[in-house]
Amino acid sequence: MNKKGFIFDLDGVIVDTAKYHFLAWQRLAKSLDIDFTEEENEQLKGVSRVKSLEKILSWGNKTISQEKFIELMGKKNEEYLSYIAEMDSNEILPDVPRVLNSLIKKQQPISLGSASKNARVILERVNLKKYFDAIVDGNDVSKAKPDPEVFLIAAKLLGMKPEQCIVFEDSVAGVEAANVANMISIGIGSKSVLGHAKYVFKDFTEISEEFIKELINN
Ligand code: B16
Ligand code: MG
Repeated sequence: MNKKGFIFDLDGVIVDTAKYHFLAWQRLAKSLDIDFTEEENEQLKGVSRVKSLEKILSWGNKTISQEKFIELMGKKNEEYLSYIAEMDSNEILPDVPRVLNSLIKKQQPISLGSASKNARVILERVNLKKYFDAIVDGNDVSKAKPDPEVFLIAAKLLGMKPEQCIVFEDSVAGVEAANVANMISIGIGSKSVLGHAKYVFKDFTEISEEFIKELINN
C-alpha cells in the first residue's frame, strides 16, 4: 500500500473550539470597550493568540503596553482553558473518527498541524491523541500560518516529502500555508471561503472511502 502523510488542523477540523475562543475573546474585548462580532471572529480562525489580540485591538483602535498585552493574553487563555476542561469526545466533529480509523487501517502516517498552544490538552480531552504519529502545534513553530512552517515540520516528523502530504484545514490562512508547502489542500467548510483549496468539503461526512483511497494512490 502507498503511503501519504495526512496532516490535520485542530480547531474547526477535528473539534469546534472556535466558539470557546469567541467567548473568551469577546469578554476580553468588552473589558476594553471594544465591540466584537461573530463575523469578526471568523478572521481569528487559524490565527495565533498574539495576532488575534493585535487584530482585536486594531478593530477597537486601542493601544496598550506590552505588559498589559501579556496580561490580557494570559487572562484570555485562562478562560479558554476553563471551557476546554469541560470538553469530551462528544465534541469531535462528525465522521472524524471514521476517517482517522480508515487511515489507521491503511497504515497511513497521521500528524496534527495546529496553531494552538493548547492542542495537546484538547486532543487528550476528546481522547484522540492515540491516533497521531506526530503532533505539531503552536509551541513548535516560530512563524504562524499562512507560513508553511507548521506543516513542513509535520511532514518531516512523518518522514514524508511535502508533495506526499495532504492537509485538512478550515481556515483561509491554513489552506494558503498548505498550498505554499506544496501539499494537497483539503478545505473543510464552505467553497466561498476556501476556494483556494484543491478540494473543499462541508465536513468529513462528505469524504468517502473511495476518495481516501484515491488520495493514497495518486
Ligand atoms: P491558542 P488551529 C488556532 O487553532 C485557532 O483556530 C485560533 O482561533 C487560535 O487563536 C489559535 O489556534 C491559537 O490558539 O490560544 O490555544 O494557542 O485552527 O490552527 O488548530
Ligand atoms: Mg482551524
